[in-house]
Amino acid sequence: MNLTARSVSRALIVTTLAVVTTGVTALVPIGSASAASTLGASAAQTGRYFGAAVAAHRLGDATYTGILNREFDMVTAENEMKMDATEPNRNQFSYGNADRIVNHARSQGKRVRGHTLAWHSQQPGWMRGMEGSALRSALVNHISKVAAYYRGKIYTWDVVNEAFADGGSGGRRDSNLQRTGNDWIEVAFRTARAADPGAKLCYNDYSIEDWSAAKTQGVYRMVRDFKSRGVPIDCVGLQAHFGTGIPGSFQTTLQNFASLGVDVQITELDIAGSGAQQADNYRRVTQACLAVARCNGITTWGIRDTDSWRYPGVSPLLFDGAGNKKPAYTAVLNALNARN
Ligand code: 9MR
Repeated sequence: MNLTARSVSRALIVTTLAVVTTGVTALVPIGSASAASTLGASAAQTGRYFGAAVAAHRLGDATYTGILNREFDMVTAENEMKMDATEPNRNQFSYGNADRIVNHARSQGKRVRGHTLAWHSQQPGWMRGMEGSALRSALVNHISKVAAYYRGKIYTWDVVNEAFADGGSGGRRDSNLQRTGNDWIEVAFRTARAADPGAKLCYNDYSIEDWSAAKTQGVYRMVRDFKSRGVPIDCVGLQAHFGTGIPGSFQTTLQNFASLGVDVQITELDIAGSGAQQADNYRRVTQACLAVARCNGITTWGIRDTDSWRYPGVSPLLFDGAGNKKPAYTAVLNALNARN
C-alpha cells in the first residue's frame, strides 16, 4: 500500500469507529489510529503483515491454533511445501499437508507465503542423485506444477532458497542444482512467473542481514543483475535467524535491497536470549522494518518457543511454551503501534 492509500485506509478506520460510536460515546479523533491489540492488526495499520511459520501437525493443538488465529495475518508452511513434501515421487504430487495449512489460513482470512519451490536441501530421494539436464527438467517441472496448483492463492513464493555459499566467497553454494548451470536461479524465477503471474517472487536466504558480509554482497549483486536484465524478481527474503546480537547495519541492508526496486520481507525471524535483552532485539528488528517503506512484512519461524526448530537449546520466539506472551511480544507490538 502506498502512503496515500494507507492514509485513506486509516481515515476509513477512524471514520468507521466514529460512526459506530456516534451517540454512544466520544468520537475517536480523526487522524489518530487506535492502538491495535494483536500483531497482525497492528502491522496492518502500517500497511504490513505479521506472519508465522505453521506446522500442519500442530493445527489440532488448541493453544497453538488459538494464538495463530488471533495474532497472525500471514502464514508460511514450515515444511509442507518443500520439494520432498510436494513431489515425493517423480511427477507425482502430494499436497495434503500443505493444503491443510493453506485452507486453514484462507478460511481465517490470512494470506500465505509459499516456501519453497527450489532448494538444495529437503529434496525428495529421487531428485538427490540427479544432475545435469535431467535435473534441470525435473526442477522446471516441479516449479511449474506446484506454482500452477496454488496459482492465485500465494501472496509470495520463496522461489529459490539458500543458494549462496557461507563464508567469504560471496558466490553460489555448490549443489546439484547449481551444477546444472549458473542460470538455474533465473530459470526458476521465469518458470514461477509463468505459472503464477500474480504471486510476488522472492529470493530467500540466511546470513544476508549484515551489509558487510560477503554473502549479502553476493545476493545483492545477483538481484541487481536480475533487475537490470528483466529477470522477474519482486522481493528478497531475509530469514533473520539471530543470536543475541542484531547486526548494526540491518536496516541499511534492508534499504539497500529495497533501493534496487524489490520488496524486502523478514521471513524466518527468531532471536536467541531471553527477557529484556531478547525483547530489545525484537524491537530493533521491528523498527528496522518499519523504517524501510518496502519492508512489507515480518514472519516469525514458529509461534511458541517449544515449536521452534532451535528449541530446547534456544527459546527464540514471542510466546512461551504455555502460549503466554513474552516481553519480546510486547516489544514488537509496542513498536508496531508506535508507527500506527
Ligand atoms: O524449521 C524447519 C525444520 O522443522 C526442518 O527440520 C528443517 C529441514 O531442513 O527446516 C527448517 O526450516 C528451515 C527453512 O525451511 C529454511 N531456512 C532455515 C530454517 C531452519 O532450519
